[in-house]
Amino acid sequence: MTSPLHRLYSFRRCPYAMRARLGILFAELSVELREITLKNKPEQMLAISPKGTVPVLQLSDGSVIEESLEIIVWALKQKDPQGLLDKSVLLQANDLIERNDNEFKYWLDRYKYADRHFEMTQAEFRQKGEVFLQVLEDLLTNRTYLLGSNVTIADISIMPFVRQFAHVDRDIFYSLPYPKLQLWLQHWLEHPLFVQAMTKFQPWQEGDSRVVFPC
Ligand SMILES: N[C@@H](CCC(=O)N[C@@H](CS)C(=O)NCC(=O)O)C(=O)O
Repeated sequence: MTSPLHRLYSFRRCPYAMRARLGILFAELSVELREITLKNKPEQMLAISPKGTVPVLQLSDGSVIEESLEIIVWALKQKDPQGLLDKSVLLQANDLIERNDNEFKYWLDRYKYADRHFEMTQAEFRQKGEVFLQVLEDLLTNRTYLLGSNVTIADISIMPFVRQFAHVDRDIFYSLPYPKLQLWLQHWLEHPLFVQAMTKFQPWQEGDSRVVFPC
């Protein structure tokens, strides 16, 4: 008989879901993974989390965590071998993540889908997003990670969003004056745990055999 695992509903194209997968990997946990599509959310997910966003983590005791950041913190509280929850930087990490999730994500969506938003040009949306890129660039002066020489929750929470911003137009992104940030992103794109987080899975359907993540 297979033992019960915590179950993660996830969507590869969602930066919130990718940060949750990164949290699971840094915590060296295994979960049952149910990949979804936003157009066809499984009723089992909506039954436990009616707000209908991914990621959602259903713990084996039945309780549900339906915010990406809470999933990461929960996972790292189980095990945090690399010290991502370093107390000395937690306040600063929270501020930075909040700015990412509120301000930067707003401009990222408009930059990415400029054809649906007519208040500004795509270049103007990009420049609005660049205000946050400059903050990150300044933080990376003389250090490898956003808040010091060690990876913290801020890096893994923000990285998937900077990746999406860069991938709207890679040529433009790599021509912008953010050399430290470009190196930081490149480091993350090649990081074994990020590569693992980006593993592709087929959308889950009732009756499928259990998919364990990481594989
Ligand atoms: N605050 C949530 C945001 C999650 C979120 O907005 N996820 C998007 C996908 S990237 C979603 O599921 N949207 C629902 C939809 O588009 O139907 C979190 O951090 O988990």
